[in-house]
Amino acid sequence: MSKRGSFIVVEGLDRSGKSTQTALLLARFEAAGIPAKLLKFPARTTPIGQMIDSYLKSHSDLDDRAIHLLFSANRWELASTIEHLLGAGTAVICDRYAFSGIAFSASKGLPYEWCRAPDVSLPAPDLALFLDITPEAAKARGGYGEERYEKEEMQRRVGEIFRRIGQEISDGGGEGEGGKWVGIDAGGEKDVVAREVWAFVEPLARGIEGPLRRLWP
Ligand code: FDM
Ligand code: MG
Repeated sequence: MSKRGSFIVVEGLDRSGKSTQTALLLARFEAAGIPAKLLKFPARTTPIGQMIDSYLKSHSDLDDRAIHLLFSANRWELASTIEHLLGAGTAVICDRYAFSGIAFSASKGLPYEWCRAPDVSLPAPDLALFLDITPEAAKARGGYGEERYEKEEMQRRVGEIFRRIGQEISDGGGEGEGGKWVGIDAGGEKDVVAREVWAFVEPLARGIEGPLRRLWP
């Protein structure tokens, strides 16, 4: 039986190094001759993504629940693409996914369970890597940008919710429907972080025998 591609998600606060690490991870796959595709959420170029982009740049305002549902809908737009890639044996690397959806919206005060609901039965990653960095260290990396949410206080609350998500996944045995969750110290040099990321990804890199799972436990 041929293997399906592995589904790897990289999460973290703003400035935690997700863009750098997902690009380095893609390069690792390519160097190993393993087909892989890098996706990023929000995917800002689709019609829904354009609404999200406008909201994040404060060119438009939306109710907290409305923007939450758009972020989820943006993942659903690409869910079948992800499934097809994995089914064809291509690894999928995602820069942010449903975990960001919960962490950012719940940090605004929306109920955690409500935030989780629209992502139920999306493809679940086989591995979620959380690039862990303190809001202070993130700020020291050149500070946050101009977009909504790029504020120290919000990032602190988001970090707490990411840890709660990780805890719940680990409590569920670490291999539940949410996939395996691994926290990585992202405060160090990028090559050091990249080596640690690859140490966790490598065992899955050449594909997976089992079926694709669904969010959530
Ligand atoms: N974000 C991202 C959310 O609030 N919900 C989501 O579902 C996703 C995927 O969008 F502040 C937030 C996180 C971040 C902002 O993300 C834009 P990037 O990675 O900085 O482009
Ligand atoms: Mg950002």
